[in-house]
Amino acid sequence: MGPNQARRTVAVSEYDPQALQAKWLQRWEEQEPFRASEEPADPRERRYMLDMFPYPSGDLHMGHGEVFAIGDVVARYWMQKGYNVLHPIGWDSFGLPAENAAIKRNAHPAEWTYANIETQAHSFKRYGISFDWSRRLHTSDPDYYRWNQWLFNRFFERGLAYRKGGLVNWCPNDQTVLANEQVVAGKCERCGADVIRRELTQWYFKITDYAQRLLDDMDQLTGWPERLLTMQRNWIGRSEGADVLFTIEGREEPVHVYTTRPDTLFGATFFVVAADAALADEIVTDEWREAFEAYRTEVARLSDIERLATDKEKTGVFLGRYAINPVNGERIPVWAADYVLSDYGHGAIMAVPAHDQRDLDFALKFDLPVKVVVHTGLADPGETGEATPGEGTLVNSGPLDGLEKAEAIRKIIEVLEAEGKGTGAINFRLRDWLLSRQRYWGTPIPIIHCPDCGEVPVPDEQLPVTLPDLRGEALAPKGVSPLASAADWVNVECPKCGGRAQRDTDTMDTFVDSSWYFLRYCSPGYTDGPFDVEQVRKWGPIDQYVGGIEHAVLHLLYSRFFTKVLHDMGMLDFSEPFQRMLNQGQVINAGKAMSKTLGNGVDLGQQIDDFGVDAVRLTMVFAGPPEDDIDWADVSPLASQKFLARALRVMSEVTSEPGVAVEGGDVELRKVTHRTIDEVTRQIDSYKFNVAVARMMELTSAARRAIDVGPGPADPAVREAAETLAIMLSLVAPYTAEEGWERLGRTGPVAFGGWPSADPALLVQESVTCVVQVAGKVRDRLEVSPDITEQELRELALASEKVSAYLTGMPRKVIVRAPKLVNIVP
Ligand code: ANZ
Ligand code: ZN
Repeated sequence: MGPNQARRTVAVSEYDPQALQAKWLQRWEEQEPFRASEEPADPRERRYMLDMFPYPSGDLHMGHGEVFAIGDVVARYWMQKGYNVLHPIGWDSFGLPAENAAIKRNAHPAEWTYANIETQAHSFKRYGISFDWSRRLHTSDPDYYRWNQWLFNRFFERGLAYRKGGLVNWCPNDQTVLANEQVVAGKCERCGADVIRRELTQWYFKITDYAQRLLDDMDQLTGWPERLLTMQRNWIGRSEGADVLFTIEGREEPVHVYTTRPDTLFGATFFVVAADAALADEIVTDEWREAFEAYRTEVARLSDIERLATDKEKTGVFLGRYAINPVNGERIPVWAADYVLSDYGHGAIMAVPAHDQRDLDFALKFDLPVKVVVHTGLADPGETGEATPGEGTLVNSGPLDGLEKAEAIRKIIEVLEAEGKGTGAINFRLRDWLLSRQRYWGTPIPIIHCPDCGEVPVPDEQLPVTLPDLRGEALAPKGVSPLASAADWVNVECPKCGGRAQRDTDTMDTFVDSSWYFLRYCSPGYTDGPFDVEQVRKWGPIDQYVGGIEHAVLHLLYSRFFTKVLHDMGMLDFSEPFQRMLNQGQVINAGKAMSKTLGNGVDLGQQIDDFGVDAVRLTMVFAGPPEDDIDWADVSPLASQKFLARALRVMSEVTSEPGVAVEGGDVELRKVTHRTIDEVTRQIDSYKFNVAVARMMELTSAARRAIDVGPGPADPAVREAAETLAIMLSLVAPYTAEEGWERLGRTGPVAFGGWPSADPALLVQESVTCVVQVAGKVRDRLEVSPDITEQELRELALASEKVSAYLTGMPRKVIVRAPKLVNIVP
């Protein structure tokens, strides 16, 4: 009995997604078809497809449903194309929510964390994502975070991990420090509390050493969206200008200011020191001290972002002192204000109100002079309240008079350098990465503080430093790390001198965990280092990374930094981790982000129960370009389900044998199939997954027609169309595709069916002649495709030179009868 006969005995049942899921999920679990091959003899080219790993906050939500459906299109496409694909999954499983849940339930954060991981893993499997489950990792496992500590030690040896005191962002609710990146509009990114500034000694990674390289290497990131590159560039914030020395009356040492506009030096009418800078406290005169200190207390409550907000009412106090402008000897008053930041540049500025808006706002508020030194042709800023930062010709500026801005900048730097009053300088907005957190559920910093030896790293062979067993109330925020209360854990011998010493009680920012996890996937069980250098050489760098735009400046910048350090350590042969980057949009509901308070959340599990995995996945991918938001109120998983039922019916009704010679098949249908292959291939290469799905739908209709109207289900072209459909559908609807493949009499997972290639001979299309009339007279004839759209044809007709010769402006009316006629009423 041939496979075909056996197949005919399979009843073409109603489309039952839950039954398909039960059947195929079990087989996939048994067969593990998506394991990446490490076989050295495997001739296939390798590809690495990575989705940003999830945080185990509960079950998977709609956002996960979207991003993983999108990532799986790419992974499965590459599998079909014959690559050896690495598509791993793991969990970013340290972090605050687990700890807060543990306090509430008087439990250990691990309980909540690992229970959620199991829930998500189960949901991922049901969702049919093509993961290589054998590489699963959890960052909260000691055999993962051990390597965070090992890496910390390497950074420490290289001078890239250091401790310093300073003002930090502090969340009074979570009782922990926050990196600048974690402060959003003055509020804690996690809990929304107002962030305050607090003096603390903390660990930092010296990412600023890599600022220039992080910028320069963006040239390599040709597969990144422009928007992302711009965000990174702005975050790094490189500027060019000059360091200028100002003398302060009564102070021996001159002070530095950083300016991007040294050409405006002659227009400096006052001088501003950050209110929280040591210099302000040092120079304020007795008369002004009380007012200054009161002001400084006010400023301490503000975040950098609030301080820099351009629409914020300007505030400040006079410090009772004067600075001397080095180029003209003018005496200008020195003020303290909040809009100058203490840790940027030198924490002090020369203020040029005519050409800088913030300086102008300040000058107008406090009645300070405004002096124009660049003639821009615009009205006097002192009158209009609008500073003129643009191009122009220098005036009132001694030796610079008559020069254009750029020339003047060059000239004044020359003069300053010659006279020892300043130098050309480059500045970055990027700050060092504040790493310490005063919370429990993270990687302990592997440092021992010894009264005699200072900061001593825990020797590598003693790693991991595991977390002491704390739970419930013991984890409640108290302003110091909960680890400090575990006396047995804290008090240790110094590894150097054997004397009494204490462990560092801070844990690492969880962004450390995610800065290198993608390397660990290449050799997840490796015990001689964070990763097997040889394996990473084979798999890396990541060919495609998919994840949210919210990680544009945090995770992606940190991962790039880690990659460069590891490259410098000789452990990586590449210096950029992610070659192509895709940021998916969000899933929203009726125009609004889904939220608990709005009660407009849609539950992924429920959608799957109602419509089946494939219909949900197909809906996610079909909704629009992957970068766009999906409004769940505007899409129809039910329509997706109906389409899948139709597709499966087509695949079930084919009656020819597998492997039948296709050459004699119906040419019209073959043309449709090959045009579909050609277009879908190009659309997937350019991330137009939604258009690719639309083409699959058209192919389904064409095959349906061929079965019903002719040439009938036995024609080899019908088989060709149906097999093509099964393979393409496997990218978005794996269960339906697998079932269809089996009903087509094919064996082996459809995921490896092999991507078809279009036969060029079948792509040639006949054309039709379209007549273009203007005011009823034929003016042009166009050769067009028989299935040109009205819109395309309209544009083509209006673009014709012969036609436009008879038009004086926009025509009053254009009547399009595609593909044969366009009638223009001028
Ligand atoms: C005088 C001047 C005149 C400036 C002018 C601008 C326009 P970026 O591009 O961000 O590096 N600045 C310097 N240090 C600062 C600090 N600690 N806090 C706040 N502002 C500071 O900008 C550099 C410019 O920002 C500098 O150039 C300085 O103002 C200000 F028509 O100096 B400028
Ligand atoms: Zn010691």
